[in-house]
Amino acid sequence: MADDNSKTNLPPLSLHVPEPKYRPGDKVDYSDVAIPNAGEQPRPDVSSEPAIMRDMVYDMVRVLDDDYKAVGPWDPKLSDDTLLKMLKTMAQVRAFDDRLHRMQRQGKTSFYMKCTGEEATSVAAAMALHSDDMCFPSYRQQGILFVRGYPMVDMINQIFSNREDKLKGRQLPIMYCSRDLGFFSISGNLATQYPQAVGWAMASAAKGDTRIAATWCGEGSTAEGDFHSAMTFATVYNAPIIMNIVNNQWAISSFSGFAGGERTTFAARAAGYGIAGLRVDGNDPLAVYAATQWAAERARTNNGPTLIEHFTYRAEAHSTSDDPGAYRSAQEREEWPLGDPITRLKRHLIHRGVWSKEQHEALDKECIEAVKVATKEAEKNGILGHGLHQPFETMFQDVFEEMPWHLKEQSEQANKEREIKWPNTEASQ
Ligand SMILES: Cc1ncc(C[n+]2csc(CCOP(=O)(O)OP(=O)(O)O)c2C)c(N)n1
Ligand SMILES: [Mg+2]
Repeated sequence: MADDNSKTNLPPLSLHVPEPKYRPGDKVDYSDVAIPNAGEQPRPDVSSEPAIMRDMVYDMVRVLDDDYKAVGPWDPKLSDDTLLKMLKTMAQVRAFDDRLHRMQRQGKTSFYMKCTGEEATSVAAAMALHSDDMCFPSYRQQGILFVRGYPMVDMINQIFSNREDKLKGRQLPIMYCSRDLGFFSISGNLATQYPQAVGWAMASAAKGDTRIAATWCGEGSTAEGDFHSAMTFATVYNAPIIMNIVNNQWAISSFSGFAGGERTTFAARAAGYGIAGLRVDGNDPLAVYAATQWAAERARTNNGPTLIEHFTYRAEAHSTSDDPGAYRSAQEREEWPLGDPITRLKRHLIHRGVWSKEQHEALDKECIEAVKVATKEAEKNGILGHGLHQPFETMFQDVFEEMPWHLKEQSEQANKEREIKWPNTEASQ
């Protein structure tokens, strides 16, 4: 048998299993990460064909140079006031994260997720959108709520699942939702927001509306089928949407290589679908703003969707349930070549002569104080695990406009059982 003979001398097939470069204790050297100079990337017209801007998915849009000056065609030329608002919002998000993380450690809630180091990817992006554009975030874009003025007390009420929790204790802490602010309810199931966002954007266009949609997911989530079906619908129907990939290098303990990051950039996914793609320095708030502004204008003028990869770094643990010390080198954060978004914007504003070290120290104190006040206020409404803060039957409500028969039956049965097991308790009201 000729076929069999021809195989005998072949080497056995093998698989490549990605392995991160650095494990705990390893010395980190990022000199192989290509970081182009700020200001050198071309800024194509928003109506450009994706094919002519294909190089941009391998490049990196950067505005702040090594001396913290804003340079090049992507400089959004924002006013001092806008930049100060951006800085203050990012500082507030960081202070909020720090305190709420500690509250979880104190047992006041069950779960928390920080976005430390990634604040620009939500704050600067949300600032470049119209306030009524619809956002479909993942669980690490709390910055959008801060930009849109959602009260910290309401966020903390949700985190504590207490009496004033607008979501009535039915969502995992931090999975916020605000219809009024165009903030779609966060789902723990990765990437489901992508097709939902594209569907919303298509509906907006079908209705002749002018609002666009923006969505965010992590680089790990791009391995989900939902990401790819969303891309297909977006390109087929030229949906008015901005699709953000926050490439923070890690998906819990799996590094970006497991989502394809060893082979190409995440922005390069755009090219395969014929979608405009931008790869951005995600720790440069001006670059994030400029890219979002470009993509928003493109979507709003019926030039179609944009995929933006924000190249950043998850500076802390994935969540309060994670310990990155077990799987990655602590030096990664220190050596990260794109620095920290708050520090970079702070230095830019100092360079402009509108900010100082002392003012920044005062700002940090103010932010810490503001979260403290909000936390105290929210604690008055109860903390997680200390009593049932919502009437029991609310767990069955608000999912369907009209409760279907099977839920009615389950609800009645559950209430009966509670009355038998815990008669006359407040919880069974
Ligand atoms: C469909 C699905 N698969 C797995 C998980 C478990 N999970 C939660 S977060 C996460 C990592 C996601 O990483 P990435 O998309 O990079 O986002 P990041 O947390 O880094 O912001 C995983 C695997 C999940 N929630 N949903
Ligand atoms: Mg990630």
